[in-house]
Amino acid sequence: MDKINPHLEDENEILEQEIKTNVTEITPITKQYLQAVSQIKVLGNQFFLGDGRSTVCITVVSDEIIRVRMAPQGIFLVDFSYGLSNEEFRISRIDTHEDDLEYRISTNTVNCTITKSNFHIAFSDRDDVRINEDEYPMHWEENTDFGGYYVYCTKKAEPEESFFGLGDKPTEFNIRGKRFTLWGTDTYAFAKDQDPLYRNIPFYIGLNNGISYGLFFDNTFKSYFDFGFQEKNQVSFWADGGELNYYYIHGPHMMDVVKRYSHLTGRHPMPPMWALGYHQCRWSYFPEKKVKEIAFNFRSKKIPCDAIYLDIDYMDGYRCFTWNKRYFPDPKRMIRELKADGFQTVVIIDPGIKVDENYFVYKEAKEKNYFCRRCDDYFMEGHVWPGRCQFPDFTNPEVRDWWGDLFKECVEMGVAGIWNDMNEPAVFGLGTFPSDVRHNYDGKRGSHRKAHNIYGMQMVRATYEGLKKLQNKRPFTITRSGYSGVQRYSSVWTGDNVASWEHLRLAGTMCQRLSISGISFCGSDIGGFTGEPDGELFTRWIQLGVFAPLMRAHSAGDTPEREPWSFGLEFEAICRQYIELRYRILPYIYSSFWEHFKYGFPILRPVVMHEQGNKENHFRQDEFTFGDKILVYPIYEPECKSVDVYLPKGEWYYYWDNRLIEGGKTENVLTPLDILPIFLKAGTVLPEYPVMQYTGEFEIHELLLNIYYASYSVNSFVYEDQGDGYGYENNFYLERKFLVSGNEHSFEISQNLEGAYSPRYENCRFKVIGVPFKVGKVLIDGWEISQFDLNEAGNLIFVCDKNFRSIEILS
Ligand code: MIG
Repeated sequence: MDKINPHLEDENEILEQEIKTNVTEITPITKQYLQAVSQIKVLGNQFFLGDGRSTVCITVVSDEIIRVRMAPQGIFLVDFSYGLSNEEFRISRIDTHEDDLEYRISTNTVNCTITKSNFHIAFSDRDDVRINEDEYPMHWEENTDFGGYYVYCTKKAEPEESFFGLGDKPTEFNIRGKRFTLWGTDTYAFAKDQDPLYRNIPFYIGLNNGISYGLFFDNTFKSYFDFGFQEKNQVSFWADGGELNYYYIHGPHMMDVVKRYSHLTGRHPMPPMWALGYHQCRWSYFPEKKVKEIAFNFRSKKIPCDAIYLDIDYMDGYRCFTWNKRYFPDPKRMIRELKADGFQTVVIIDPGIKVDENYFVYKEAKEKNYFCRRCDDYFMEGHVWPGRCQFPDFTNPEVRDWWGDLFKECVEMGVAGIWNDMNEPAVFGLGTFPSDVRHNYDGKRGSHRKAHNIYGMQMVRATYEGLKKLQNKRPFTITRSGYSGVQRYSSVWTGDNVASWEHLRLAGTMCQRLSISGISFCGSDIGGFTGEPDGELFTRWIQLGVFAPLMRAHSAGDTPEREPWSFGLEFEAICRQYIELRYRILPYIYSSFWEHFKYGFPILRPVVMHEQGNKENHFRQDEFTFGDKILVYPIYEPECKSVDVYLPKGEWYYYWDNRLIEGGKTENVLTPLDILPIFLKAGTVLPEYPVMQYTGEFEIHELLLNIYYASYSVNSFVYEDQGDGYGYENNFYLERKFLVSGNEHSFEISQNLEGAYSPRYENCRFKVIGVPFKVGKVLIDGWEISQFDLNEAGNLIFVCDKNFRSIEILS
């Protein structure tokens, strides 16, 4: 056989290079397509195929993930990724097959087939069902301005195929028929369909014929995705530079795809419990007196709240890591006092460092040569809030360490969380850095063309890693920009939205999209950042916010203040009721987080994820589930009287009256302002805490378990730990795994415990809903209990030891 690469001396050496001067022709190379496969070579789980000039490397990453890379001139770029989590994968076996027409690489779930005559790559399952295939061979074109190549991949889009993903695009949930750019941008008051926004998540999911797969294009250059916009039957993705480097992720269920993508790029670690409470933000609360007044109002009005944010005005002339001593004369004392009242303080930080010889952060970074520079060595300077600024190069590991250490004083003062803003990076006037700015790129070097899309993620990574080192607790961070994998370091919010009903709907869709794109810890600015909501819009947004993993209200400085009490008593009462609901279901929310962390399941799940075979579900975006058990339909329209909610197959309980509803169809429910339609899957064990004004306000004496009867078997679980710290990494947690199953005469609940943590309370209080027979007796671990009651609503109530193994409810 021919040599895999004419430049290759030693056949066992994989050619990689850092300097990309491999242009070999005098005239620019115009669009080139891979030609017929003429060479094949195997090195372990890597398969090199060449056409005489270019080389393609196909790597079996796991039983379900196949990676494809293309080197136009046969030499790959140094293999490095900010996106990957570098977790371990399992490869059970790899089989190969070759005949005159094709070469085939198979794992125990997926085949990757390369057609020799045209270099088309296709993926199929073990039943030989084609899932994804090239429409054209991969191609490239010389970039004469910057060197390297534009790289392209064009695949077939099946007539009925739907597409999802890409992080934060403000458009319909199903993205078929649309084209997008990934180039993080500061988009104040963004409009529906505006593109690009803040985040860069090159991951999408295809779903056709009940089978779904994922594709992660791990390339940080400006990139593009076209889902049948230009050509109805084609999907293309391409980038302005770097390598054509993608991962095919096998399903067939969307849930599997998201789980595997989360394995590839990482999950959000367990957040501190308080971060799942209600957060109040504003640009800006100052001076101290104002902050205290807000805190006082929450407590005196008995509206639960865990966090107050300080926006840019807390700083001295917008200098990061400083305080405006006129507004906040003694921040440490203030933070301590807020803490004593149950409030965590979160402060904002920006990447722009004020050019000021008397400012320690500037001086240090200048001395150490940490600021980004232009191609001719001038500093990258631009205007942001502080005036003229320079910007640390967060792609330099040494800069990240330095930045992380800068939080020392913050941490000592008791600041509990850091909000990372403007990290696209945003620059007034210019928008962002010019493309000639140079970056360290973890020693791999690159211009801003290559580093732009990961700059923000490296900033929040530096923040997160610094906090983790400095404090003995789980860091809380929130970021505006990010690339795939940003979830390993931070939560995100959807950016500068608008107080409009259209934006409320977008918030619902965007959070679902972020969630299935690996970023589960997300939320929108409740109430809308710009503009002015009325009481109804704000209240509906609070209701949506209860079912967003991150629940934070925020507003721009030029708008009237908006706290839950800003719109009069009627709205205040409903907002309070819903924020209380958030606190009641906190143990459920926390458990859903654990499921995300442990297994990579998204927290918000669109209906299509529950029933992907049903084509109508590909277009549903209003209702979704939070975790596995709670389905909600937030109200996205003013004066809405009722909605038709689609419930996936199975039985559901309507939260407000506990009536049982058969799923697989829509259900019409009335929606006065105090009603957000909420449904629970039959068989759910829903843990509930008493309402607290902030997490951990008092110790609970028993855990309430709401159990929804099912006439079949259903699994549920509840996760508990200390609410902070890293005990859970060493088995110091408790996972209660429940199995419930019922028939006409009996209902059984069994419990299995995992982990070494034991909560302080002794008992669980049961509230069993929907038992269809008259209860005669209740047995706990085989012993009949003497006392159980029925409440006014007919629910069965009893108390039992928290470590029970089985409960039988008999007629
Ligand atoms: O140029 O810090 O998206 O949440 O309140 C605006 C002030 C800068 C943009 C953020 C917004 C924040 C605001 N910031």
